[in-house]
Amino acid sequence: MHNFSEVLSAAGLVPAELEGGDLPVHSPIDGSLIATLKTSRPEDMESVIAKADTAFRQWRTVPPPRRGELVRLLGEELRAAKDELAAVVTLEAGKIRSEGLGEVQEMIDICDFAVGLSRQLYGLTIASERPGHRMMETWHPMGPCAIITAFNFPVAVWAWNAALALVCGDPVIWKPSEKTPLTAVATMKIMQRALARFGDAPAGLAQLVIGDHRVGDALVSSPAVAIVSATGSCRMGAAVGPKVAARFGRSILELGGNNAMIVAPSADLDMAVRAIVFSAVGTAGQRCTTLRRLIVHQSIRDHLVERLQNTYQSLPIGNPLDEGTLVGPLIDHRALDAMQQALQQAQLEGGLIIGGQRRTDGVPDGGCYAEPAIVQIPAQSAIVKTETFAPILYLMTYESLDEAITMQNDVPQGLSSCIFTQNLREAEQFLSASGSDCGIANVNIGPSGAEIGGAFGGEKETGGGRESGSDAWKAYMRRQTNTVNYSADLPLAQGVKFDV
Ligand code: UN1
Repeated sequence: MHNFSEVLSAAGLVPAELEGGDLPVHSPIDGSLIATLKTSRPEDMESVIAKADTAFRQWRTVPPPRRGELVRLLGEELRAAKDELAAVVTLEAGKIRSEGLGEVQEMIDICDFAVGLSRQLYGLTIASERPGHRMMETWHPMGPCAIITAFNFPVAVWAWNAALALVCGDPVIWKPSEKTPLTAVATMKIMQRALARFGDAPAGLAQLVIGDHRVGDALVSSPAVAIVSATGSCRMGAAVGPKVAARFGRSILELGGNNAMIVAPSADLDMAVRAIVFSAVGTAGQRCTTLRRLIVHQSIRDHLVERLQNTYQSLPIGNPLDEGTLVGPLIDHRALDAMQQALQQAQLEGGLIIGGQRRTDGVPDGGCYAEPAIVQIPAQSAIVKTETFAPILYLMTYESLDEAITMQNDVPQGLSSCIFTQNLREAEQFLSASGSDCGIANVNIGPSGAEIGGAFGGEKETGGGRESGSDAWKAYMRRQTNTVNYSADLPLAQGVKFDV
């Protein structure tokens, strides 16, 4: 039996701060109550935002490579605390050990990326049409950045945003999911150690607020919060996006996905099966990149279904702390209910279901464990177009690649996608302008488990935001166009004459 309180104390969470509050925190492993945390009220946000604003005025003047030093220290502290933080991720979000460790590694990776970036916040030099003039772009800090995160990546998504924002000169205010506040508290302790070693960072540079949607709303609605980066459901994004837009703030939205894999006749099926299983059942189907739709060429359907069925039957489902478990619990009873309801609906829409039962044998009592499901369904009906945050894989067939790509794109969400094929023409067509309409499109790799080096996010109801690598940093800065006249004349652009 694993000792939960040991996991918490190893991460520096002391009993005094785990008790006496109004927010109950349960472990999805067995449903037990592991803390009652104190929460902030919406009216507290004014002083939180004011502190961030004061910090901004100082932090924006710190040279970016020096700002990068703070993020370098954060990466070092995360390396030192990797095991302990990963264990809290497992305890609170129910991820298996390897995925908990992978999540902390993702934090370390983005810190390394951001440190390099701190010397590369490049702007362009632009050819001026006027003699004796020079044009350039300068990237400046924006202001406080609110980071609203979901339970399924309770710490990595904060790091994607915070590492970039801090290097870009923006203070951060983190509102984690109410389902996973302990991982946030543990992360902030690591951040505090980095800040202490850094020495002269302004107070209020990295804040944490725990509370319900009203706390989030106060951040979203404040004109002093320059950027709102929100990760979660399309429903949440539909509430947040318009509020930020109404005050002309900037939002970075990373919302739902409905990710598909096309399996072509030439696919290496050994690889495809491994990719399918990892991306459909990993994190118990609760990644925004989870594989939810399999679009299989009809000539290989029966063979692939048989192979998947065999693999699904022997999946180790159970306590995520145990070595060898691959499928841990769903986050809570509501998630389990939503899974069962989706399966019932799928049946009404003509689906043939394999698996999907609640699992109570051989798993800890009180947790919400389920067998991952495969649903063979004749068409992309309403339930297939809905993101259910659970391990349900809908399987449809196709005859021509055009038809498969049309199906892949025919959902409201646009996060991640992939094709398994050994045919170059098919692969390139899938990646072309008339191929996948998603923010992420892969060949011979599943849709989940992206590296931090690329920009992460997607189109349509996924929200359009980009986080993490590539030039996603530009969303955390304001662009300034500068024209400098070093001549002794004042020529006007476009040849306009205006002599006075
Ligand atoms: C998420 O589910 O919100 O690509 C993020 C992946 C991870 C990140 C997922 N690197 O699956």
